[in-house]
Amino acid sequence: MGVSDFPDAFKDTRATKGVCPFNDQNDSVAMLLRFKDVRKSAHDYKSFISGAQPGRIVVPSEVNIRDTRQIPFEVDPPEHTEYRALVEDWFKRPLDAAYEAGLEAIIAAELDRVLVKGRIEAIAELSLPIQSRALTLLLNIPMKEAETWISWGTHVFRSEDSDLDGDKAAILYDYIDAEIDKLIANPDDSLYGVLLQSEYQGRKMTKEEVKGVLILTFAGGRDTIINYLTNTLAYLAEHPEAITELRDNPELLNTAIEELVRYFSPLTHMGRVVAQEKEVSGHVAKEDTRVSLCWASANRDEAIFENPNAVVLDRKMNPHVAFGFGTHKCLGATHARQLMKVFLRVFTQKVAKLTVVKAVENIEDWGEHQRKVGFDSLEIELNPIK
Ligand code: EMZ
Repeated sequence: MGVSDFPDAFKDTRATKGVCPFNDQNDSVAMLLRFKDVRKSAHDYKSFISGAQPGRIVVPSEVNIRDTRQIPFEVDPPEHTEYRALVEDWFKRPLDAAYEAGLEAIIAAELDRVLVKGRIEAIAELSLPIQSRALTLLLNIPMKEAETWISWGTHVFRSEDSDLDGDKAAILYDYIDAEIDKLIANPDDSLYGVLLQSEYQGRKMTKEEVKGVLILTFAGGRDTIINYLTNTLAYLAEHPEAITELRDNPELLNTAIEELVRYFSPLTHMGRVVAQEKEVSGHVAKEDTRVSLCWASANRDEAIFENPNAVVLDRKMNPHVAFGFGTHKCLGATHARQLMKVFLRVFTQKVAKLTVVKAVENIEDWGEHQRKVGFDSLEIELNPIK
């Protein structure tokens, strides 16, 4: 198996059963594996709710390490609709030319820096700094702020030793609390400032609500973007022809980023709490139990995708659910897509050759299923275009 192969961990169970139980801290989750079930259940927000106890829809559950509700992610309609409308335009800013130019400058500078070094560990020295610096654009705050976040590592709720790290979560919470207090004293046009001025149901957003949006902004697009970038590097190293193809045919970038995100599916799944008993593929989802929408499995469903385990950079029909589906589809997707596109464009313009020196895989453990989601480390060597 190549370093850039990401096998379909759910193939057999998806075909035979469609649903698989997973014991998460004694709050069992029935993982829904088929594309159609995943989409239908994602759509059915009345039966499968997100507005449960904060942290419970995440797998592994975060109920023991946080009690702030992430907004709009852990709220259902009708409240969800108003919260989402408050932030929707802000999260479309990545489409502005100036934003795209900002991303390009960040990515070009990071690549220039590592091209001088030649050999690097891709996560710490490239993917994490790009993700963090790009986040300053989304928040509209000075670039230097990213240095603090880079020091936090890949995940804000998990660490090397533990899947759930309350001490680490506390660092993010204290940081956001302090930032909100600063902004209350000195309002500005950052996401913090804009949210503090926003009105929900005819009154100002509370500090706790503002914090809820910010935690989601920090946590939701962190390990996912980092894994996407690192996995893309592994792919390009093993498919040098793709570097040339993308460089020569920039119109391929749009389908290429969708295909890579389908193939990698950086977020394996997201849970829901059952509010009304429902049967899905023979599984009776009982009230107050959990199900999860397994995006990673749905994205390899052979009933939908031809040749699902191949990366086809110009794939035409690609209704993937890597960014979720329905009411809660990823708010940060515009930012992520723009970042992925600019990254591929700048990378192929600057890099002639890329080699993997050493890879340590990151394998997630979902009971019966082990899924490769990315790398714990990826040492690479880069050669610039002369
Ligand atoms: C939550 C989640 C959002 C969760 C779209 O995903 O991302 C996870 O990484 C966090 O742990 O709290 O923000």
